[in-house]
Formats: sequence, C-alpha cells, structure tokens
Amino acid sequence: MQGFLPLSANVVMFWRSCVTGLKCVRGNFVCINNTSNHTLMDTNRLSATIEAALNAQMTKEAHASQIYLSYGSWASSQGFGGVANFLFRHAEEERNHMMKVLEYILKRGGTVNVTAIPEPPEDPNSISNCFESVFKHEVDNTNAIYKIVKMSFDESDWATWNLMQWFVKEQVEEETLALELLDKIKIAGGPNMAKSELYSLDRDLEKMPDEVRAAQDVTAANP
Ligand code: OFO
Repeated sequence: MQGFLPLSANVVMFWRSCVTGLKCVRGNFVCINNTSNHTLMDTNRLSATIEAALNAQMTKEAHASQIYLSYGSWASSQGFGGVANFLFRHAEEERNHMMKVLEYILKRGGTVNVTAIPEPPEDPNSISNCFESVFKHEVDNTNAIYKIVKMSFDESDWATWNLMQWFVKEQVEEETLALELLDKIKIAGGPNMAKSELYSLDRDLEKMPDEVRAAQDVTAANP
C-alpha cells in the first residue's frame, strides 16, 4: 500500500472494501487492484463549472498583477516613485489573490490549470488616466467575482460562496481606494493637474503602508 488516507468516514469504508489498497494522487483516489471492479470515489468537491470559473478567476488575478506591475513601471519611468511603489505593492496583493484561489481549488480536491496570462494594456498617458484604468479594471474584476458568487449560490456550493464573500469585501476596499484617489485627482484638476499637485499625490502615496499581507493571513473582517 502506498500514499496516505484522509480520515473521512467514506474513505475509511472504501479503504476497508479494497483488498489490495489505494494510493492518493493529488487528492484523487485510484484503486490499484486491477482484478476488482471498484467504483472510484470522486474526491473533487467542486463542480466542473465552478472549477473552471475559479481557474479563470485565478488567471484574472494574475492578469491584474501584471497590469499593476506594468503601470508601476510606467509611473517609475515618469519619475513618480510614490505612485510606482503603490502600484507595485498592489501587484503583490493581486498575486496573493491568485494564490488564495489556487490554494482553495487544491483544498477542495480540484485541478489547478496554470495558463498563459494575457498581456497588460498599453501604458496610461497620465496619472489621471492611470487611476481611471485601475478603477475600471477593479470594477471588471468585481463583476467576474459576482458571477462566481451567483454560480456558487445556484449550486448551493456554500464553501465557494463563503470564499467569494472574502473577495466581495476585498473588491469594495479596492474600488473605494481607487475612487478616493480619483476624487483627489479630479479636485486637483484631473488630466490638467498642476505639477505641484502631482508632487503631493506622489508623496502621499509614498507614505502609504508598505506591508502586503500574504493571502493566508488575511481574514474576511480584515482583507
Ligand atoms: Fe484581486 O483585487 Fe483587484 O483586481
């Protein structure tokens, strides 16, 4: 016999009924007794639809990370070090979101598909345009998350629904942050913002906390 056994009642029953034994391959049980006709146990707790949607969401979070990386590089090349730091920190947060989805798929016995990440969009043409794009991107991601919330509700998949509540709360925070920055930029003149205003915004963003928590350390109450 090889592998390990999760201690669920179903598995114990299955284990007893299999005279030759089992091995565990990344959450899927495979009977190695080729003379019997055991029915294999499905250990994937995600439906095919939810699994596909979560995999797509994982790629979306990775794409978001690339967008922030790309915009951060642009901001840095324009001399906005504070804006660049803010965007780079955010790139890391998005990567954490990707990992949070990835870890969840694995925990539920699903299969993770790591695919190519689409290219980030073109560079913004101003700081105002940069944060407008950031806001649009966050709204787009919120809509994708809402679709998974609806799917999990329709399937009564409460574990996925619960995970997605964390993301719903996180998106509120992210949209609020982008909106607040956009408001500041609008008050300061939008695309025609004076250089002194750009300088203060850059300095304010430089002062924002530098710590990005790992995906597993964040909670629903404190995303
Ligand atoms: Fe993953 O939160 Fe923004 O997009």
